[in-house]
Amino acid sequence: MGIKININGKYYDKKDAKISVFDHGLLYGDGVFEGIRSYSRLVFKLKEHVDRLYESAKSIMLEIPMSKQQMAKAVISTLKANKLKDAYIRLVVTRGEGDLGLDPRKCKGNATVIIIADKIALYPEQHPEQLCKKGLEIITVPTIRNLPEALNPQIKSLNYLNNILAKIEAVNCGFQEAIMLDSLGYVAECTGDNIFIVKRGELYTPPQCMGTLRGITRDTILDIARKKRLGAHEHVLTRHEVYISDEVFLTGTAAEVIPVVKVDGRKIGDGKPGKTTLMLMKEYKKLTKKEGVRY
Ligand code: PXG
Repeated sequence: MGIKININGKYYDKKDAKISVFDHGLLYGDGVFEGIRSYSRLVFKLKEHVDRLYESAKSIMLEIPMSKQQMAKAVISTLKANKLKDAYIRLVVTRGEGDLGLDPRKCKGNATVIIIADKIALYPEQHPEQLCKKGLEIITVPTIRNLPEALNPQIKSLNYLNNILAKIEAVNCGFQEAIMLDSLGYVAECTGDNIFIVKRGELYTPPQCMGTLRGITRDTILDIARKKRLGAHEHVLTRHEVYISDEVFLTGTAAEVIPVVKVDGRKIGDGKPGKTTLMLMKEYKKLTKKEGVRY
């Protein structure tokens, strides 16, 4: 049996799950999304993801035709319908069907709400366990992160070309992930993950004010670190500080916590995943096993 996709509250087989070519989500990337994970029938940080979805929608004046509670329930129903224990959930809300003009007022019907629940596929080139053991090699790419004054990175919009261009640059050079800088040249984040460094046992991650999404995994790691009484700072970072750090790791819903062992050809620490990173990976895993909304 294939997966069932929820579109506006109705379930469709994968091959029949289709939306209009006039949907402004397709025509203009006019819409918002979230990526959520569930672990052993526990949806991790569901409230935080739903809240962020509604914040993104509010910012682009997109009215989601259901309450947050209904959205959370719809996520749970979709997981149950697909009988998935461990899943990756993609929530997508588009402006809906309009005409060929930009004007969102032409999308007269409701927004389109899509919920896909599937198995997780991450950095398919490498086995996840191997990735965590060996760590990732990444590079800085020329494409800078969107200016917050132009398209604020806090909005998880359907227009991800900024990140996709950076990803293409990384892949062209033979790397799986890229560091994106902000317009001032400070480290912003990676294409779909936040970045942390560890220096003398303390954590540093860029603040959300420039080109950095306030990642939910990022916040979770900051929480864990503070509970462990590690120094954890939101601070601007230069590439130099990344190069001379003891450890580097990335965080994201899909990736969880991934060690980085080389940046722009510079070996980080001793070139192996660091002990703070390994501890945080373990603590994060523990949390995903005990926290969340059960279904
Ligand atoms: N930065 C960006 C630009 C992101 O898109 C994160 C950081 C991490 O945020 P969370 O809240 O997940 O800790 C993201 C979100 C995917 C995929 O399929 C993942 C994201 C975005 C798009 C696709 O792996 N991550």
